[in-house]
Amino acid sequence: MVNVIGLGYIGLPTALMLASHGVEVVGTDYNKKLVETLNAGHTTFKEDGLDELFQNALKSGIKFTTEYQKTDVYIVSVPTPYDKFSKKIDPVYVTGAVKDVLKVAPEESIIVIESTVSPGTIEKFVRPEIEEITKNKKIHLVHAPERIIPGNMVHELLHNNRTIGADNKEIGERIKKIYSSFCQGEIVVTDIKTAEMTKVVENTFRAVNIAFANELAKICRHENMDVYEIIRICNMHPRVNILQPGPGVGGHCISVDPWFLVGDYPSLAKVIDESMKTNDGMPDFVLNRIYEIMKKNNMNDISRVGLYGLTYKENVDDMRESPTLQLLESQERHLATGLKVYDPFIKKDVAKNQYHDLNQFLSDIDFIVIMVKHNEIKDNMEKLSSKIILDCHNICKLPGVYHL
Ligand code: SAJ
Repeated sequence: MVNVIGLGYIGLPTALMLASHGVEVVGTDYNKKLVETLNAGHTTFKEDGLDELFQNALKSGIKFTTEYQKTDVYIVSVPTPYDKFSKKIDPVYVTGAVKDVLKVAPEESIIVIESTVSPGTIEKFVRPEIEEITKNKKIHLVHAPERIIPGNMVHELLHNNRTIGADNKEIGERIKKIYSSFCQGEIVVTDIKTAEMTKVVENTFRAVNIAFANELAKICRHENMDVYEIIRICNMHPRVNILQPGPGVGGHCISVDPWFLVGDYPSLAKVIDESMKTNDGMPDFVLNRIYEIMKKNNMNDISRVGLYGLTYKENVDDMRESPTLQLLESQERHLATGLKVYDPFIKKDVAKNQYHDLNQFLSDIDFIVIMVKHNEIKDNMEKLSSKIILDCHNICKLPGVYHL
């Protein structure tokens, strides 16, 4: 039996996927409410194909509980934040979950850490817990970092290649067999530190490349040139593949993981450091664009300006590190208020002046800032024809639209 610890964005789909492919699974989370929701037959977030997977897993007998199980394999999937000042990883959730597991884990059991951790974290923070708590008991550690992208998680869980880092080949192969129950991609077995590094490097690669696109957007703004046209033409070169600029980088991965490298290697990770600062500066850049465009249009009532989208990217309901929330925070830091906001995926009130109906939102504003390219706004573009528009994603073809 596999006990999956942490039933969030990664743990839940992983548990469901294993159960749907014939593995006996118990999912454990210390959040009682979350476990109650799952036991009542509801998923806790929206994702293509997740509800169907949930039903299959229920049929296969998956169980959800707050209790840690006595079993031979644990998969830990809990958050790994970073310390905002030192930029170093804060492994408190991982070590906390491992400590709880160790209370019940039998000799020779395997603890698989799926959470993203900086290189050396398992050796520095997790293994010492095992040695201290279990004394002479042999417990194996494995790192199997996840790679799935919110918005396409179920498909990517099935098809992505993955990495397993283990102390020895035999343990690595045992865990590979479990993941092979559903994973159709290639599974590479390596050592733990290499697996830790690859995961952080993958997300850093994307962060640096997004920062490059964002920097180009700023240069092109200065020159009054069309960054999208420039990127489109450059990408016709066989060895150039530039990503898209945007209003900032959110989510719990690309906006977080590269900081681990900056925190651990401050004098070496220079490009990464500058890239992260560039991305983190984008919400302020958008705020400044709003100010410029208002001035150009002789507009001075901020309450007639609305931000479309609160989530960190399109068609998900995840708001972690969202550029819109960063922009609103920046507005408050400048002692200003008034920007309106709306997102079809966010039903709860999370911001001041938040709307829950697109038409109502549009009728109360003259200037819309497209922060997130949800399908909803793409399908309703004609409703923006009389508005001033700042399109941060180049999705609007209406005349007179402003860009980053
Ligand atoms: N973004 C841009 N321009 C782009 C692409 C993305 O500004 O060209 C922005 C998005 O709007 C968003 C942020 O970057 O705010 C991150 O979005 P994303 O779709 O690039 O990635 P995530 O954070 O949802 O998922 C990433 C993925 N990592 C890589 O692609 C290398 C995913 O495979 C990982 O599993 C995930 O991080 C994770 O959990 O680590």
